[in-house]
Amino acid sequence: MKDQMIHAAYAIAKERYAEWGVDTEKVLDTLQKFQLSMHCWQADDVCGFEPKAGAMSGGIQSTGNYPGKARNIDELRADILKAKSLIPGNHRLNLHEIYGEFNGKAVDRDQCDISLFSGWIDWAKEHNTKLDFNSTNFSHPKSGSLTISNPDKDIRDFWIEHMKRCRAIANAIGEAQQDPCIINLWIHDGSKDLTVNRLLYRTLLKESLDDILREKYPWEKPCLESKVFGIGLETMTVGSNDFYIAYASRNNVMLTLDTGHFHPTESVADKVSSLLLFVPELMLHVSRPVRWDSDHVTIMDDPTLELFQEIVRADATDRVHYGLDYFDGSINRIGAYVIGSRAAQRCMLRALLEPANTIRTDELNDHGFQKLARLEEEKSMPWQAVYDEFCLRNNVPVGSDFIAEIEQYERDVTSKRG
Ligand code: RNT
Ligand code: ZN
Repeated sequence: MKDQMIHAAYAIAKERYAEWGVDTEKVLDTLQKFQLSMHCWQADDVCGFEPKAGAMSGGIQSTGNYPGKARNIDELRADILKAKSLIPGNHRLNLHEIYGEFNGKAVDRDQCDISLFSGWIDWAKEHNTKLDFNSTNFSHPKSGSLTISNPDKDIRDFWIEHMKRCRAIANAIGEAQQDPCIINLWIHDGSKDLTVNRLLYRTLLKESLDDILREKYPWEKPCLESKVFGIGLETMTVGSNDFYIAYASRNNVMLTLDTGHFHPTESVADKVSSLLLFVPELMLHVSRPVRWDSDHVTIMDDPTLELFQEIVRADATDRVHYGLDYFDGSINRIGAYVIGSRAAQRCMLRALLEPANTIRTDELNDHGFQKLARLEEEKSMPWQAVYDEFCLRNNVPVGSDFIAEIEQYERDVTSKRG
């Protein structure tokens, strides 16, 4: 597409939006500052770099065997940089503990420390990228069905130690980058079959979390992620939505909303305005659940758009952190990053382009027809022209031009991986 065409389309869009009372230049400024936290684990199907990595466990699964997944840290970094070069704006990177620089050395989960991540800190600095972090309770011989809610004290203590160390790592990362590092704590603990010890497991989860979260750090922010069920853990999840809402609001801790972790007809968007009255901030794991927590690549579907609209309508853009969380091994993995990141960003753009004040006033004045009409019109407003302009100003491919670049990278790089 010719630059002139893009600018011309944007000029018309700008006028259309001005008629709505929306200043597209202001929106573009806001979008420029909007940062996703890109998950590192799309590049290699959540395998990580522990020297003796075993099969994936802990209720999650990546399906598909598309060739070219990253086999080591250099390939992963190259893939992420390639993806970032095709996504406008500057985005954070979200690491899991198993993505440390092990260099072939076995460091068990209860022994991890910042030395595994100093290379990442340097890399991130070099590429002007802020890091977020995650403890990794899954895919380990001691993961089983229960980690920090395990009645076996040795196993419980092993994972408590891991999670405490992960918080210290996150704090060191945060301090090094002079920007708080968000650390997500997802604990898969649950039961495949009927259980008569729900209270016991939940009591242990509460006590373990109290212990893990006791220390206060200046440069890290922990957040807690609930789930409906995991594969092989279908009957009960210890860290349910109720558990974490109660825990987070009582203890003033951030909550993570993974869009795949609720019942299929439940609206995650609807939760934002309630939760933000009671918890300090939210972390998102934007995913696309197809029938279950399937972790399909994020697209601009109605639930995702509504989620971003609700955040903007609640004036909460600064109280939310925008993590992505999907892992599709069935298509080009760099393409998956780009599609999902651009989709989330476009949802944010559309939310920001809404003539919020006008529609709010409509509703408060009981002008239901006008409100509905404007919400319908929004759907066909020329937001795409604004996004194209944004891409152009950020020097990244406009429209579907990124497809050819990913095909080229596949020919030159990923297809050559064994
Ligand atoms: C799993 C959770 C969790 C993981 C990542 C890898 O259901 O969503 O967030 O996807 O930590
Ligand atoms: Zn998640």
